[in-house]
Amino acid sequence: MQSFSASAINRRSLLRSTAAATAASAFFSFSSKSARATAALPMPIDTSVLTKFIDPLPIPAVVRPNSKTPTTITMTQFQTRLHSGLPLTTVWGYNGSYPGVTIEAQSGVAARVRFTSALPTKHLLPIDPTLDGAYNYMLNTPNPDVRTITHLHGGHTRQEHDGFPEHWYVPGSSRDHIYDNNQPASTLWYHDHAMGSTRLNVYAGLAGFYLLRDKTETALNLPRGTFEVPLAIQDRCFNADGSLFYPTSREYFDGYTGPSSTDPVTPTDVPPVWNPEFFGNAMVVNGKVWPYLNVFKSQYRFRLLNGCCARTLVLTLSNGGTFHQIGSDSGFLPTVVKSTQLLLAAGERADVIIDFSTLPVGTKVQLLNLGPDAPFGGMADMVSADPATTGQVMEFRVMWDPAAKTVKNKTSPPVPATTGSTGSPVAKLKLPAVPKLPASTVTRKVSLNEIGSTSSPAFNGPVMGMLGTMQFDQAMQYGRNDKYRCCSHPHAATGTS
Ligand SMILES: [Cu+2]
Repeated sequence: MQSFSASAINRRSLLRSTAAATAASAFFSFSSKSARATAALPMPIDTSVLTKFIDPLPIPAVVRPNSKTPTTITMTQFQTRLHSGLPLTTVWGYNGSYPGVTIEAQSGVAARVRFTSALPTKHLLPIDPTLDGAYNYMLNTPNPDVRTITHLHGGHTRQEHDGFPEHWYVPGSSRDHIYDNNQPASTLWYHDHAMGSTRLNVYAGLAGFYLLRDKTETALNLPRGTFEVPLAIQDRCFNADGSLFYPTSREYFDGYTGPSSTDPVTPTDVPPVWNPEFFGNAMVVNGKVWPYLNVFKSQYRFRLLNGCCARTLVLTLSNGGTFHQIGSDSGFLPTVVKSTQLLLAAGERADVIIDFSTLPVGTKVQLLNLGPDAPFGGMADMVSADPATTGQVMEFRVMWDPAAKTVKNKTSPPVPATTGSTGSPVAKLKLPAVPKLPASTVTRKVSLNEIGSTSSPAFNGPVMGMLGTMQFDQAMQYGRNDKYRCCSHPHAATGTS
């Protein structure tokens, strides 16, 4: 049931920090058909049986907070249909939306948001009781299963409003955040960030867009309203009853069956439930599995987010079409970058214009993923995602030509009302120069490390991700002799803690 990958091994070999690095590392991908066939563990459904592009793309509602009184955004558990061929799925979301409502804010104007948890006290997904955050060593008691705290990813946020992983709270309570928005227009996103359950909370649905706008953006006359669409791409797995599938034991990852203790007071160094990486076998965009979007014969602006746990996306268009990339994680690029492939690691965003104006009405263009169903190890030796499942993302259908005289009442579906504008042609777009940064004053070396197990000589699988090398000394803080656990929090991928 193990699924090996040269790229995974290369990456791990680079990152491994223990001296006894001998055993090959593995990862488990639910996209692998051979894994499904041989595993004795309960497995997710084979998503290749789901018909693609039969559900329209949802577009989350927009919330515009102000600087005076907090706008409340409530976390709840609810049921939604993620695909016409699936039973209802229980998910979590912000304001009843999966993914969450889109927050829009203006650069230079603070936004006050009150995140309230109305979630149940039982988690949808399997908690690992030995991870940092799951247990209170001062009070000698497990922490509540459902703990949330929201972080604005990419925001310049004061520390007290940043949503530190340890600043979690429980259902029935809330926390106010002030986002100063003292940065240029950019595509940000917010997501849950609770220590020890970030991966579960985000997988359950606690993630949404935060679009920051400014005058520079307005002056560019970009596609907007109907012609500006956020696309949150996430990989998921399902059980036959429609519920979200997520690994319940370490065994899914690399076949490791122990020893691993579930007692947080006497843990082994291999967490019993946590999987270092997860690759789902269905692509979900804005909360629909393989959706479609009807578009006008015109250009569109798409805000792309890779909201997957561990998956790196390499996006392409089935017609060989061009992505005109105008922005990245922190705002506009200095020039429009034209490419036919778009690389997006977990958590990253791309602001792109796709021009459908030269395509005949009736054209269907699929957004495809060439990235691997495995840790990304570079383009050179990449084995692309399963073309029957995770190699496809969604479909654009060119439906309406607003210039055609016959358009009125003769198209099916009928031409919808539109808002906004298609903007200036991308070929004429001149992006603003990026302000020069002052000379650097401090150089810091930061390493991202994957720690191998030391529990048995035969096993050296990854047990922890660390940003830097400083171990959190719980023995000192809690009077507990535990050399393994640390509080380092590799943030970039939401799947790590
Ligand atoms: Cu983040």
